[in-house]
Amino acid sequence: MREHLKSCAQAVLDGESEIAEELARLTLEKKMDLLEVIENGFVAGIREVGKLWEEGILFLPELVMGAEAMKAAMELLQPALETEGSDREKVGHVVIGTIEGDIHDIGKTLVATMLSANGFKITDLGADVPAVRFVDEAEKNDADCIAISALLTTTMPGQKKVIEELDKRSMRSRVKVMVGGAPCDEKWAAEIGADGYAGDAVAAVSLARSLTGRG
Ligand code: B1M
Repeated sequence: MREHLKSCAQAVLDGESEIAEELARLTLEKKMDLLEVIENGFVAGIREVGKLWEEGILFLPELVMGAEAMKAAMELLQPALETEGSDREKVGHVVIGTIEGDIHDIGKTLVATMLSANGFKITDLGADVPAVRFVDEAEKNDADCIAISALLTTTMPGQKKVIEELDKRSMRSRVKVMVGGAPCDEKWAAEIGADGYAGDAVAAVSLARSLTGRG
């Protein structure tokens, strides 16, 4: 398993989409622990890409290629994760997306998949989503919770705008708000008046359960 995890991380680091896909297929064939392969293999690889990019060792095209390799693998793994929760009774409805100005969607999609695998009904709005759209969709779907991802320090304030919009429409008391993404933390969640912060997809499931009172 250790070798497999290393190869998954390396495929992302090298921006090798075909190898990443092959490794994802092998993961499914051998019925390996999906979460472990995602978190300690592919995600570890993309985090290393980010670190090397920040240090000036990799350049933007390599960052893009790493992200593409990561997405190629996730496209194969996500349906397998999702089917785990498909026949369960839904435990709550979560509207999720990445906030306006931010196109990072890998982590958000992983959180959406994990929530779905754990019985939540999901409305995934994608990335670069205006604050008002989160609230429109929550209203339309009578959702229990809004989950907002932000990966850039410059887009984090958009999470606060969602809460302000909920307040404006007198919906705040019936819709819980959770925030996540690399630059967010508990302190930020408290500062903007969110109901909670989750650091990863597993924590997001526990938080959604406790916020919706369904677990
Ligand atoms: Co960008 N990028 N990027 N990038 N990128 C970061 C975020 C950065 C930290 C890299 C760095 O400097 N080390 C940096 C942000 C700096 C900052 O603001 N502090 C950065 C930058 C600057 C940029 C650009 C501005 C670069 C440029 O153009 N000059 C640009 C911005 C474009 C834009 O959005 N407007 C940009 C572009 C890109 C790519 C397009 C190349 C690509 C994104 C592809 C895609 O998503 N479709 C990309 C990538 C891949 C990254 C890094 C390397 C990896 C992000 C990722 O997918 N991680 C990232 C470095 C890093 O994060 N260390 C970086 C894997 C993913 C599984 O983890 O997203 O953290 P993560 O999600 C986790 C948790 O955070 C949590 O659970 C997830 C699963 O465990 N979580 C939630 C996430 N959302 C949640 C929501 C919840 C709960 C939990 O709901 C409540």
